[in-house]
Amino acid sequence: MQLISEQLAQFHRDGFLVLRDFLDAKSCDNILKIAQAHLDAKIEPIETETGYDSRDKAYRTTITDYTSHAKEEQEVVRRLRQVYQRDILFKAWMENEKIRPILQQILDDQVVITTAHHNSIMTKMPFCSTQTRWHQDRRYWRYSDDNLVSVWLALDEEDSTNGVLEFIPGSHKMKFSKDQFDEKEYFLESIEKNKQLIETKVSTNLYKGDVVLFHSLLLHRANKNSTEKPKISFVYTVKGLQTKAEKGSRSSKFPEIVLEKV
Ligand SMILES: O=C(O)CCC(=O)C(=O)O
Repeated sequence: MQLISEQLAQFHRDGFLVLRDFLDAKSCDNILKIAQAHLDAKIEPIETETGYDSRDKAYRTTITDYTSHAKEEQEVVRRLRQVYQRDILFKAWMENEKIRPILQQILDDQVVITTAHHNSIMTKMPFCSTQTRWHQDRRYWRYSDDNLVSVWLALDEEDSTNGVLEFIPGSHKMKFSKDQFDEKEYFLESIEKNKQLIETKVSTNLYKGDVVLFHSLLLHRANKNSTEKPKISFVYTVKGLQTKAEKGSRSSKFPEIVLEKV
């Protein structure tokens, strides 16, 4: 499957692209079942809700031990990390051959999975999840260039009530100054020039099997989950083969999976 030229142009212009009904419902449900089992048993490495919100920039930039070290039984899981190695079904989705030509087109390069980043089942649990503020994923990643794209798979319905992603179209190409971000490099909502840009935000409801591809520099955020049902999604990141992790950085400390050209 290939993108038509309008879709490719749309990705490059907006920094994201939605592929409707991309993965069949049965495959989504199978992934969901395994994810649910790992979530119920809190199988490490996980990140807890407390950890997700509280970690500082230094931790986020250097962490290589992804275990949560959570001491509390009642800690809520925010994401299962390192999912590529967890289960054959997770690996199979990340190596899916139907999406590969699309990723090749977008990256204009051979596709490489970066197991250092995202590589996660993301959750928003009812009653206790938090919003994710405006940010660019690339801020804590260390690569030779920005040719990295995340692949978000909706395993069920996602909308503004349970925390669907929101994007600022075109922000992956914009130049920002340091003072537009706080100390954790979240995009400040309180300053005038940011407010105007935030008004241009878009989001679209997602349904089981929909995929969103988004650029590593695209500003995005998500609400907390205000419903009574968990929201569970799959996200992983790919890069072009020419894009190199900086030596010694966290980005270089996890295996990269080079996918054959199709
Ligand atoms: O599910 C969310 O809150 C968004 C997650 C996200 O944007 C991220 O972890 O980069």
